[in-house]
Amino acid sequence: MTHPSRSGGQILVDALQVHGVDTAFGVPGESYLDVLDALHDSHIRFIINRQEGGAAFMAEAYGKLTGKPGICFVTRGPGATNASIGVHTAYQDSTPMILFIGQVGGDFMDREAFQEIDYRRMYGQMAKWVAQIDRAERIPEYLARAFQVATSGRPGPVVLALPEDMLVTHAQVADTRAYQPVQAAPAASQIAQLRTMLAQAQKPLLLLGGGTWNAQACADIVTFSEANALPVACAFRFQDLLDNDHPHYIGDVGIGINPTLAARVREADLLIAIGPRLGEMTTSGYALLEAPVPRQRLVHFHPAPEELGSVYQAELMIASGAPQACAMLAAMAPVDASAWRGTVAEAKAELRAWQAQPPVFKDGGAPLDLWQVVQELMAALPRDTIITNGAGNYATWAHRFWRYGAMRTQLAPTSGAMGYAVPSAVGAKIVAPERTVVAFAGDGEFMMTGQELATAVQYGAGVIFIVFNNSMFGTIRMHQEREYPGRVSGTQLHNPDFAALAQAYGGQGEIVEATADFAPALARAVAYTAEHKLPALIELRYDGNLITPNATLETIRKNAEAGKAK
Ligand SMILES: Cc1ncc(C[n+]2csc(CCOP(=O)(O)OP(=O)(O)O)c2C)c(N)n1
Ligand SMILES: [Mg+2]
Repeated sequence: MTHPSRSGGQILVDALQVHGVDTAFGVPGESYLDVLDALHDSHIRFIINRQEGGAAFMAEAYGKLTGKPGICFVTRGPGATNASIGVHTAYQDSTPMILFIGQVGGDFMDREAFQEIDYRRMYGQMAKWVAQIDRAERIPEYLARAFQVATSGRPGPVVLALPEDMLVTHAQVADTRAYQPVQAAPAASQIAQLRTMLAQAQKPLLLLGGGTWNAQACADIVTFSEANALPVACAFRFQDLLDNDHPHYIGDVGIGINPTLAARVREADLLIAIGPRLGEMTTSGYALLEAPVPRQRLVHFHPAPEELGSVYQAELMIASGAPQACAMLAAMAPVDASAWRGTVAEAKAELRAWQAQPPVFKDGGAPLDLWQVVQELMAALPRDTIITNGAGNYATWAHRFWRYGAMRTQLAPTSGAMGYAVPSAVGAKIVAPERTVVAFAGDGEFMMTGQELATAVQYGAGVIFIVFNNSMFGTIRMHQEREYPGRVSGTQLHNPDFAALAQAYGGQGEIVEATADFAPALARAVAYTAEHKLPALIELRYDGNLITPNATLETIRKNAEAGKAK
């Protein structure tokens, strides 16, 4: 059978369509003009970003939100280096993503030609697979593999370099089939062993996290936890795997963990971890579980066999995708849970206490009550609202006080990357325009990728931005006061007028400095975004001394000075 002659760029875009791609993000470059040309007549929406860091974060957020690989196109050296933060995030967060990079042509390769980089070396540690496609007729094969690798086992990023001359070469080649993500499933004997361990336990706890989850898996884990009266916690920044209003949800095991929840994890006699990596942030620096042999009996499900036993030697290690694991757990005959039946309500009460108004705000203790801000947001917005954030102390107002709805209501980088809040929110709103999307961003955070506000305006993405402006890189200042009290260095910020900035981009902006002003400002932002399909920003200006819901910089400094004086 003969196939029509197509250019490399056309073969590539056709392959993307075979694999069901509907949206791609990127910044153009002359290195991949033939792909841009093929996109012109395709069904793929190509979202143009203002910086590759924003594009890569949007693609990563697309992967998190849909479970399908987020597609990103960037140009050589400068574009590829800018995009790396999104690839690193996709790697640490186990998010399916494919980054395509325009590459120097084969005629000049390996001369350190203009903007040339060997991406196999550059991205070696950051991607699941990096390759360069040197022959146009092999594009379908490389793409099929890229989609398989990005979505199978532990999902993650794939990087493909596209030499410029290869893209304009014509070839006669067939398209492939669409990819099929592959996941292992538990053996019946492993579930039987887990059941025996559960029947022997007194203080079991379920911990959810990682990639591969879908709505059915989330429903199945509810069935399993209810049937066995199990308390359920979520790993760092995987807080939306169980509706936080569900009676069995007892909190997130992340940075600034509720101390009573930390104690429950430490004192559990059986920990059933479904999907998380049990990384540094989820284990409070490998303290909640000792490495390599935890004190708790541990059952660890993870999609990648090589992850199991890499840090923690679980008693029972099960290579499985989350859906496969949860389906079998939902079908498992329940055990006698009388030993721990009361735990769920106790732990839930502890979570409620942890989420109550912090004492610092009692009786108007601060002009702007950030706790009240979150309460107003929860009262005004739908349960399926998507909340995004990047890195910074401001994120605690979301993680601790927002009650995340069901799956895919949280977009946040477990990689701890600043700059994620804005592009992930814009990407999410473009992909799911019917959903309400709110970005929580610090002043430092916002300025890392705030230029993607232009993308929001260009594509009619009515995101609500809440900017937590304390005029500093607060997280670093907090550590500074702890380690080097009173010696402020490199952490102060002089900021633009964020409200005016939002207006300059073509959106709406307001400044709020007092608690009573927030609810009306929010109502205006909600109305504006709905009516105009444009972004609205609310800048919260508050005293930077209030660095966490529990502590001020002043108390941290005083405690540190007292400690040093000893
Ligand atoms: C890309 C990147 N650069 C630097 C850091 C280190 N870092 C973590 S939090 C933080 C400060 C965040 O400041 P801001 O967004 O204003 O939030 P705040 O802590 O003040 O609430 C910095 C610099 C990081 N995590 N990511
Ligand atoms: Mg700040």
